[in-house]
Amino acid sequence: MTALDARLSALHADDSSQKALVDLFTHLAQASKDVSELIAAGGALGSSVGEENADGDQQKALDVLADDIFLEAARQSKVVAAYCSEEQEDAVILDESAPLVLAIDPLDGSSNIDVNVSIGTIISVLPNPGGDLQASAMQPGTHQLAAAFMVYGPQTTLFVTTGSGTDLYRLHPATGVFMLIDEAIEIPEETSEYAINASNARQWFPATQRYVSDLLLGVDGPRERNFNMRWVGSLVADAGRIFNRGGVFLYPGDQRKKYESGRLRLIYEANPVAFLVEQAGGSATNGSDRILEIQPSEIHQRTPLVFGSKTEVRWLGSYEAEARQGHSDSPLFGHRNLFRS
Ligand code: AFP
Repeated sequence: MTALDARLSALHADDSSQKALVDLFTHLAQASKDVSELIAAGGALGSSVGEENADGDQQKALDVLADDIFLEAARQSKVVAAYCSEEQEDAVILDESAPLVLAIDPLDGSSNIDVNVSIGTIISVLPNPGGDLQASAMQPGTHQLAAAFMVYGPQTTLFVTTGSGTDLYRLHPATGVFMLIDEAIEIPEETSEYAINASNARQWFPATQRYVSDLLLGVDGPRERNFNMRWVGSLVADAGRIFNRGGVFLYPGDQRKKYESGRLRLIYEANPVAFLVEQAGGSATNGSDRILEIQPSEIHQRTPLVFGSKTEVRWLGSYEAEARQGHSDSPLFGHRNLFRS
């Protein structure tokens, strides 16, 4: 079994420019252990601190604590020029000459803290583009040098890629070392499991409604087989399951105010997940376009997000294409939609 730091060093031993990544992940791994211990200790970490973050979401005590811990880790690594966090309105400038930019959701899934459901940290590492560092994170996801997410659950796990496949590590509770448990993960191309918050069905746009309606029709519908549904309400928990056994995750745009582009953030949620998923042979789109090719225009911008087993991401894309062409009488749309007559 190989430890994370040994793997990172071996991967980049011959490439000094990549050494910065090794230094950064060494500090981030320690920070994630500290957050994991805070969560395990419990306490009023899920209580609101009476402030809102850039998203307008209520900040929980652990949101703020996790942000402080990861910001300090970035500072101590001495390789981060700018720290761009869901919990901070603007980028925190650390060292303009440093080679990396860190975009992060320090604690995703905060509404699950008090009910002991898995939550996590999502990380995107970009090159320092120079110029105005307040805009440094606004690079397309294809520019990412690395991406990772941690899941603080029954086990603390770490999914990470530096562009040569996605690997899975588990924190060994006794030694405090992240041990490699699955190398070069492959997400199954086919799946019968989908994840979506079905309570929003009446708000979905037609393509999503038709796609999910056909999944629900099962063997009696155009897909001619039955599907199962999971929804944790924690992106990292749903993503971890999909890396493990396949599946498709959808957080589409819908007709609610502020949800036209969905709920999830492009730069520090969708992009890192998309990089990790593609490196594991899956797909990640906004319903029709590849997530990694979207040019950000605002640090906290949202995007619809569909990712996982390649075949199902492609199926949804066909429904989106039919909707755009207005062919509601096509074989896909020829039947009555469960959500709308
Ligand atoms: P919180 O951080 O507010 O709990 O949101 C979690 C999340 O960003 C993501 O982890 C979930 O997949 C998604 O929101 C759940 O959203 P709904 O509560 O609308 O289902």
